[in-house]
Amino acid sequence: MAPVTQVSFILILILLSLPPVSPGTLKRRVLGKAAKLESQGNDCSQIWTDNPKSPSGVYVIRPEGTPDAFRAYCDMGEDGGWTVFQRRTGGNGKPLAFDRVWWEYDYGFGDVEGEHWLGLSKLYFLTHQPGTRAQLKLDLHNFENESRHALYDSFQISDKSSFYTLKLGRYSGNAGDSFGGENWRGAASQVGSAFSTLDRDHDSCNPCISGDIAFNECSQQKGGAGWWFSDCGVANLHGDWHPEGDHKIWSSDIHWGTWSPTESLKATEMKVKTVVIAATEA
Ligand SMILES: [Ca+2]
Repeated sequence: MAPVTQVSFILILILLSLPPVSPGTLKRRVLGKAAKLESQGNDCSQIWTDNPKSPSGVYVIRPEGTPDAFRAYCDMGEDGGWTVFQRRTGGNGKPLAFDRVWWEYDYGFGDVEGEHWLGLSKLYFLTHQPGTRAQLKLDLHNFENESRHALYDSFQISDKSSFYTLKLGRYSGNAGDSFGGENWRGAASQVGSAFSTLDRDHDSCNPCISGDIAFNECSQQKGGAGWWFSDCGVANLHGDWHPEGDHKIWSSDIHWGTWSPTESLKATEMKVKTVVIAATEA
């Protein structure tokens, strides 16, 4: 046998020994490649800084250190550049459920154009970009069509191994500092609390007493919410969404206790903005 024929013969033997590739596998491989998202910037703040005329909407971002780019809603008003990581609106009568387990809060759920939670794993990278300081803003709306906000001038969550512990800077705004507790009825601050879900209890109730009820897990008491519960604290934007008329006197509702202690909120947004750190601050 000539050398060329020998090589061809060996190649045919190798090809025959490979496992068959089904059309479905081929299709998945092609789709997998096509679905790879092209990033438009590190986050909404960078996109807005580069072009302040960028409209609000969905963009593909990739914060430094993130393994893959992902879609996020950018709030690009006059004070733009906010990456929205939570939105609740009641979903036109079909509210998105927020009683979810750890991996769902870690990965994210919902639709970034509507109700959603972007995911702790993404929020970690959004708040840990080198050379920047992240800020947090909460926009809150009640059933009387009033709106208020809370702003924190620095915001970080720790990594997954320490359960995404909440770190916040100075508060300003007109909704009150519910994260900080403001000594509200003796409630403890949620700053410094790890994130808890229905299946992961990292709160400080071991147990907590409320009236004649003793309980160990705030998430179970508060609508199955994933949140930075302390004892449990007075903020919980992940409780049950209630329609108008059924929105009063629930302890498991959507609440920001320093503004609306007894009425569930109608709509909320949580968003993060990064600002470049001045040389003196670094
Ligand atoms: Ca506990």
